[in-house]
Amino acid sequence: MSITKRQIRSAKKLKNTTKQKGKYPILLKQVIEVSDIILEILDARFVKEMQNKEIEKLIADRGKKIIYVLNKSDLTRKRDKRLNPRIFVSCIKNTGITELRNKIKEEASKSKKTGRFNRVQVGVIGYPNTGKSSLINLLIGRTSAKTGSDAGFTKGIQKLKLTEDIQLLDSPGVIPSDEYSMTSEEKIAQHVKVGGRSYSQIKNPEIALNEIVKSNKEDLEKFYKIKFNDAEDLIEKIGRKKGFLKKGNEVNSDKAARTVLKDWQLGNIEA
Ligand SMILES: Nc1nc2c(ncn2[C@@H]2O[C@H](COP(=O)(O)OP(=O)(O)OP(=O)(O)O)[C@@H](O)[C@H]2O)c(=O)[nH]1
Ligand SMILES: [Mg+2]
Repeated sequence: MSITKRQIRSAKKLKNTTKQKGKYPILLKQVIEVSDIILEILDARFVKEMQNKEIEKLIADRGKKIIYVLNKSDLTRKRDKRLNPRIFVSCIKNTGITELRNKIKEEASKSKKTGRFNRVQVGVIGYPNTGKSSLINLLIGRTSAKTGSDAGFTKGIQKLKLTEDIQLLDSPGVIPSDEYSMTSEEKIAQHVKVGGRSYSQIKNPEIALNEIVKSNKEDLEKFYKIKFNDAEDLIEKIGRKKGFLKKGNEVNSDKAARTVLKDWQLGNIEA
């Protein structure tokens, strides 16, 4: 029996998911070791969920400088004020980028390193899909780091020159190890909510949607201009509205749920 393209694709995705347990956390620790300054990129909507406490401790233990970057600030009015120093940015609206670049230069100037053979190393780390690569491209003013809407896009460390004296290191997104799971539906749903796992990669989109409904029901109602009771009701109404029907006039709930998750993950819905 021959292998279909779909099977190859899903095998590749699975491999990528397992890297979350093995290769990526090791790469992440390497980035911390070689960096002088670390930018932790967090989605401004889900700061707490995305903070990697274990890595933050490693950064502190190694005496490295951390700058918290709260990206996707175009998608929320929330402004978490707990972390210092913090800079709010939006790669889509191109806001906060100059402020961040100046902050990096200011911190780098405190280092004794200079010149192309001894550049200050700035590690760019964070949860999958938070916009690390997009941010690097804006900082350097060129599209050099590859970006994509699926979580797990960057697969290795990439070095990019910011100035003669400063080098940025792009890294693969890592889900904090105490949060990561390949089997717990609850954790997977959480990963989908914050964008660490793609809506197209999961088995049970209804469970993931339920997680979003729990916290953001009103945002969904506003976006779809409908009222609903719970995730099941939302799936039913969206399915009928968009005509996602199966035989017997039943709603194709998998498709309806994934459609909502897609809108959510693409940032169409303000939270
Ligand atoms: N709305 C919004 N979307 C953004 C912003 N920054 C990045 N994105 C989108 O988020 C998605 C992920 O961007 P990437 O730059 O590939 O994210 P990453 O952190 O490098 O992802 P991995 O390499 O998978 O860890 C893309 O679809 C971007 O267009 C932002 O400020 N606002
Ligand atoms: Mg990336």
